[in-house]
Amino acid sequence: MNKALDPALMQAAEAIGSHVGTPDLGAYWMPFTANRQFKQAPRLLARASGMHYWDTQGREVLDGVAGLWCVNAGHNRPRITAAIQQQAAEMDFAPPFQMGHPKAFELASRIVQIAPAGMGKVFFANSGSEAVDTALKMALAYHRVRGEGTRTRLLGRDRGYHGVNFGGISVGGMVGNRKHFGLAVAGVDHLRHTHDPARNAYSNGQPAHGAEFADDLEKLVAMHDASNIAAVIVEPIAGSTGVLVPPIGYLQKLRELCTKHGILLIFDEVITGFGRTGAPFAAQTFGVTPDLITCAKGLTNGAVPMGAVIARDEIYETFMQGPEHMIEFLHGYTYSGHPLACAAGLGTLDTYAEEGLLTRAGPQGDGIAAYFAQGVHSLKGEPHVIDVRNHGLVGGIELQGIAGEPTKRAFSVFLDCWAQGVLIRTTGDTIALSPPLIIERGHVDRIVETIRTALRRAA
Ligand code: PXG
Ligand code: PLP
Repeated sequence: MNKALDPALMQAAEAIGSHVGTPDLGAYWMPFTANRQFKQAPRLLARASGMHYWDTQGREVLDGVAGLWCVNAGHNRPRITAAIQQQAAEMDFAPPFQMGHPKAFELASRIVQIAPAGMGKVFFANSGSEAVDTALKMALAYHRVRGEGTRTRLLGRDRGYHGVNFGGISVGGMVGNRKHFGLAVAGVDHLRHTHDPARNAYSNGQPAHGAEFADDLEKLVAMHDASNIAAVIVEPIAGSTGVLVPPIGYLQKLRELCTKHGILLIFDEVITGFGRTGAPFAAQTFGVTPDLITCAKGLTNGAVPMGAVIARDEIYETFMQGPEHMIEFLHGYTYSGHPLACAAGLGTLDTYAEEGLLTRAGPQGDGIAAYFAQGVHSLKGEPHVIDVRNHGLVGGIELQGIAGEPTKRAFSVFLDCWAQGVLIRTTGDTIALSPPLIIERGHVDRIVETIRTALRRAA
C-alpha cells in the first residue's frame, strides 16, 4: 500500500480489499471445524447454482451433499430468490408474540398439506436444534397439561443426532457432542441403535434384520415405568452418524409400543424431511405416523434459517384450555416465523411442487434413486469399503478406519474429492451423500467415479 495515500482512503481500500481476496481468517471461530487445519488451506465457496458451487478461485465443484443436507431443490432457485428479495423489500420483521403476518400462517398451512394426515399444527423455530428442543418441551408440557406431570423422562437412541442445544445433546447418542458439557439434561435414557453390519451389510434400502431393536423400549419401560416417560425421539434414518436406515418393521414396532404406553413418538426429520426419502416426510415413506415431527434444512432449501415442529392436532387441542387470554405454551423465539424465512419456505414449497421433487426419490419418481443406489453399491469391493447403505437419495459408504486414527481415512477421501471438484461429507469413517433432489444420472456417475478414484489412492 502506498504510504503517501490519505489514511481514510487507505482504510477504505483495505476494507474493499478484504472482500476481494482471501479475507483475514483469524476472527471467525468456525463451527464443527478443525479451525487450524482449515485456516492453513481454506476452502472458500463464492457462488452456487443448481448442482454446483464455485469456489473463490472460480473452480466448479459438484455438490454431492446439498450443501449440508439442506439444498434439496438445488442452489439459487429463481422462485426462492425472488420470494426472499420481494419480502426483504416489503417488510423486514414482524414480532411473532401476540402479533402475526400472513406468510407465517400461509406457510404453516402449506406444510400441513404435505404432512401426514392428522398432523395439522406447525410451530416455527430457526434451526433443527431449536426445533428439537421445542418438541421436547412440547412433549413435557403436553403431559403436564393432561395431568400426567410425572412423565418427565426423555428417551433417545444411541448414534442419534438431534442438534447441539442442551435438550438435543442429552437425547442425542454421540458422546463426542456431549462429554465436554457436563450433565446436560438429566433423566434421559437411550435405546440401542439399529446398525447391525454382521446381518445387514450392503443392504439396498431397508435392512431385513433388526425390528426387535425396538423392544428396547419395553426394557426401558420396565426400568423406569411408563408413567415417568414423556417421549421417545429418533431419526427415521440416522444421518449424521453414518446413514442408518431403519430395519423393516422397526419404526412400526416403536409406534405400537409408544401408543401402548402413552409415550409420545417424535420423528426428527431434519434430514429426512422434504423429499429425501421419496415422500415429503420419512413418516410417509415408512408408513408410520409419529406425534411430533421436527424439521428444518429443506424447509427453506437452506436459503434462510428455519426449523419447525409439526404436531398432531390432538396435541395442540390439549393445550387449548384455561382462560382464553392466557398464553397456552410458554415458548417461542424472537425469530419464530421470520418473514424472510416464511417467504423462502413458500418459494421452496412452490419449487418442490412444480418439479415433483418431494416424490422424485421414491417409487413414483423417474428412477433416479435406483440409479443412485446402483452407483453407490458399485463401490463395494473398492479399497477400504466395508459397507454401503442407502435409501432414496441418501447414501452411506463406510470405510475401514486407520487403526488408532479414526476419521482420518474418510477425511483424506473428502479432501481428495474436493481437489477433484466434488463436495462430499464424511462422518466418522463413513462417507455420506445427500445430493440435491434435482440430480441427474451424469452427476451420480461423476460423484461415484470421483469417490472411486479417491478410494483407490487413499492410504
Ligand atoms: N436433527 C437432525 C436429525 C439433524 O440432522 C439437527 C437436528 C440440527 O439441526 P441444525 O439446523 O441445528 O444444525 C440436525 C442437523 C452432518 C451434519 O454432517 C448434520 C447436521 C448438521 C450438521 C452436520 O451430518 N444435521
Ligand atoms: N437473551 C436475551 C437477553 C434476550 O433478551 C433474548 C430474547 O429476547 C434471548 C436471549 C433469546 O433470543 P431469541 O428469541 O432470538 O432466541
